[in-house]
This record gives sequence, C-alpha cells and structure tokens, in this order.
Amino acid sequence: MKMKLIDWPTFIGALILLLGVTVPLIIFPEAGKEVVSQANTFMTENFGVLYMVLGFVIFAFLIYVAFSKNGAIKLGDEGEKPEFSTFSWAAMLFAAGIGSSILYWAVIEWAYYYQGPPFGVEPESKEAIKWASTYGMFHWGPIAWAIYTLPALPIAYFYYVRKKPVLKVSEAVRPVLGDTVDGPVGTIIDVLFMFGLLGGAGTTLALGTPMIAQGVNDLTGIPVTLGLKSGIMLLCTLIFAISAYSGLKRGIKILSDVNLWLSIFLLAFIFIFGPTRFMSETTFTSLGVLADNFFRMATWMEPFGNLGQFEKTSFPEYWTVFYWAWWLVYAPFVGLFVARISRGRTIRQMILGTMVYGTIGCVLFFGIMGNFGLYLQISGQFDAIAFMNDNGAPATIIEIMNQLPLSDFIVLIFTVLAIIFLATTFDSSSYILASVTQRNVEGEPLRWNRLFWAFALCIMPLALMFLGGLDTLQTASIVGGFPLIAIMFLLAWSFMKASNTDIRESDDYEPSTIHIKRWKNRKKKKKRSALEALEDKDTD
Ligand code: NM2
Repeated sequence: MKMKLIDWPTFIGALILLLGVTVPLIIFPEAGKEVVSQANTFMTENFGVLYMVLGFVIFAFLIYVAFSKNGAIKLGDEGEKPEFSTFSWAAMLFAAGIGSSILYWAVIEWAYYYQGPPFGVEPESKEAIKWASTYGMFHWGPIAWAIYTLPALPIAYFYYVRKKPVLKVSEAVRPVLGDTVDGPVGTIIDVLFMFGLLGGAGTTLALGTPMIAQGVNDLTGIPVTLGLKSGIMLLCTLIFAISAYSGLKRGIKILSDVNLWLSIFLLAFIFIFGPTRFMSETTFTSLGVLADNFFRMATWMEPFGNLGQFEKTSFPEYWTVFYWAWWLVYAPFVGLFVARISRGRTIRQMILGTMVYGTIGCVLFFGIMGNFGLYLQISGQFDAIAFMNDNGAPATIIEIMNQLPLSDFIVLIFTVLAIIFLATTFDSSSYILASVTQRNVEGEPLRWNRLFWAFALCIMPLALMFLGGLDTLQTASIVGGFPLIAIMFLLAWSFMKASNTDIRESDDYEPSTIHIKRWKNRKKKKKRSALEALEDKDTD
C-alpha cells in the first residue's frame, strides 16, 4: 500500500510543529506579534554570536577541506568527467540556492543600510553610501555560500563515493550517530530540518508575495489586499502543481530556463539603460571594500553597544545574524541539489565553485540592481528612501523599476520573473519535504505527498503576512535555524569521519574510491622517492 511508504512520525511531527506555531499566531495576532518580536530579540541578542561564529567557522572549515587531502576526493569513479559543463553547473547551483528574495533585496537592501549603517557611521553620509553598496554583497557572499555548501559534503560523498543515495539529513549524520538515527533521534533531526525549511521558505514567500502583488497592482490597478496576496501564492502553487503533473522534469526545466534568461535580460537591460559607469565603478569599489573588511564584517558584533553611553545600532543582530540563519535553514536542502549535480567533480571543485560562482551571481544582482537604486537616490532622481518610509519596501522596489525606460514592460518582466522564482521555490521545497517524509523514494516522491507540502508551505507565510513587519518574517528563519546550528556541526563531523576512515582504509575500499586509492599511492610514492633519494645520497 502506498500509505505504508509514508514515514508517519516525521510527517505528523513536522505538521504538528508547523500548525503549533502558526495557528496561535493567526488566532491571537496581537499577542502573537508581541511574542514573535520578543522571540526575535531574545534569540538574536543571546545567541547572535553563535550564528556569527558558525558562519565564520564554516567558511574557514571549507577552505581547509578544499585544500586538504579530503578535498582531492573525486565524487565518482576515476577518470569520470564532470556530469555538467561548468556553466550549466553554476547556473543550476544558482537556481537551486536563490529565489525571489534576490529580486527583493538586491533592489532595496542598500536603502536600509544607507539609513541605518553599520560601525556607528553617520546615517545617510558618504561613509554610509560605501557600506550601503557593500554590505549586501557580503550578506550574499562567500560565507553565505559556504553555509550552503557544507551539507553538500557528506551528501555528495555518500552519493558518489560510497554510492548510498541520501535524501534525508538524518541519513547524512549516520557515521556520527550510528543506528540511533533509525529511531526517534533521526525523526527529530528530520523534523527540525523540515521546520527550518518551512520557516526559511516562509520568509521567502512572505517577502516575495507582497512584491509581486505590487507589481500586479502597478500593471492592472488591482488593489493590494491580503486576498490578492493569497491569490498570488495560490497561483504560484498552481503553476508548480500543473508543471509537476504534466511530467515534472520538463515543466520545471522550462521554468528554470526561462528564469535564467529573464534574469540575464533584466540585468543586462538595467546595466545598459541605467547609469552604466556608476554601476560598474561602484561595484568594483565595493568589491575592494569587501575584500578589505571581510574579517571585520564577519566578526562584528557590537559588544560595547549596550554599555550605557554608547548607542546600540543592533545592525549585526538585525542583518548578519538574520542572514546567516536564513541561509542556514535552506542549506541542507540546497546541499542535496548541489550534491546531485556535482558528479565527476572533486570536493575541492565543488566547494570553491559554489563559493565563487554563487558569489559572482549575487554580486551581479546587487551590483546592478542595488547600485541602480542607490544612484537614483544620490543623484536626486528619485527619493527612494522617502518613498519607502511612506509606502513600504515592496512598493518602492516596483517604483525603482518604474524609473527605467519602457517601465511597464520592465515591471511586467520583473513581476513574471518573481512569480516563476516563487513557483520554483514551491517546487523544490515541496519535493524535499515530501521526500523526507517517505521511507523510500523511488524516482519521485508520491504526488499527493508533494502537493500536500506545497499547500502546507503557504501556511507559514500567510501567518507572517497577516502579522506583518519585517522582523516577524526574519524571526521565522532565525527560530527555525537555531536547531540547525547543531545539525550543521554533525554534518561536518560526519563528512570528516567518513572520508578520513575511507582514506585510511582505502587499499581495501572498493570500487568507487579509486581516486582515494590513487591519492594514497601518490603519497606512498612520494615517501618512497624521498627515501630513495636519501638512500642514493647514502651510497654516493
Ligand atoms: N537566501 C538565499 O528566496 C530565496 O531567494 C531563497 C534565500 C537564503 C537568502 C533563498
């Protein structure tokens, strides 16, 4: 029977957690908002440093792995070529990890930093401009992509080296936790992962939907109401559902291709018809500022902020901590995709590739869209900040797009792009949620199971939009991400344990770790030749 395929404890566990959090928020919105805001402050103030340390440690760890012997391991058989060309690989990687939020934040993030800059800088000053155009790239840069890559290590390793397909996070930590993952411990890990993903996707959908609603409003005049927003979410679910039913692979492949080309078109259009020189110069300068201040930004926690005479900005809590948490909740899920597409690459290529190409993609969005907005502001062409303070961020984003030539057409493209981005988020998230709640997945997870999670995905953002407020949306990721801090640690440990064991025992490790074998032989050879050299010397 098909029902037997479902892993009920995980299925019910995740559902109860989801409803347990969202239903009270909808029934008691006033009290709910208060509790959410307290939860946000409590988590970011007390545990903010944990998220910050985590981001930094993951980055350092991956750089270490990339250049260690473990990094030389090939994901596949010896002599195997990478399954995808580097361009397709980078495009798929980007599509898996990035959704509609990049349209939102690339256009508007600078405005928040310009008004509330880091490091105690004077708001709306020249110095603030510098950070406004740089900090977005940092929050979508190498550390963020490192967070995404970590879970891909054990997953890809089990897939292509040990040849054991892993679709659950609990499976990926088996080397550390042993058979306990078959019991409640495994269920708890999977439920927490699902809860994190529901929170992260909740943040994405609750941000993206009002922006699309504004676009629709701009194009058709339909007023932006909760009804319109719910309709948009339903539409995105439907687009995904139809494509899932009409032969998934083709439907979603077409959507992702359209997405890629529309993004390239939009970026090229803004770059050519916007202030090209300003955007180029500012992006280049920001990259320098970023490189110069990378460690400062990665570790800045404002510890003296609340010591009486100093004024606290809460910038790190409000931004960096939130961002690391948000990337964290998506990480195991993106890790699965990264692992799947990385066959034939080495661990080192996978690590450096995600960090470099992922960052380049985000730099393009922020450098073009963000600096376009910044230009409008400082040249006085459009006071985005005043507009935002009166009308909110989603309306400002659309209004910034409206400053381009052929504005109706551009707003249309922007809105369609955001809709497709959301539909693909529904698609991939529901795929993973459904897979985790099944005992085994042959080919595809059950269709009803996928559809169920696609609709379940709407619950959190509906509750969040109902409550309103950016901090409410941020809290979903921050709270959902908390348990993942421990899970990330287990994933890293698990990868190191498994790969170190295999390297050590590689002589009898058959058949897929030929590369490991070769590595070992190479080392032996080196030792031998060193010995030979010594002997030669002796005989001389
Ligand atoms: N991240 C990249 O909506 C999206 O773009 C999904 C969001 C974690 C900030 C990912």
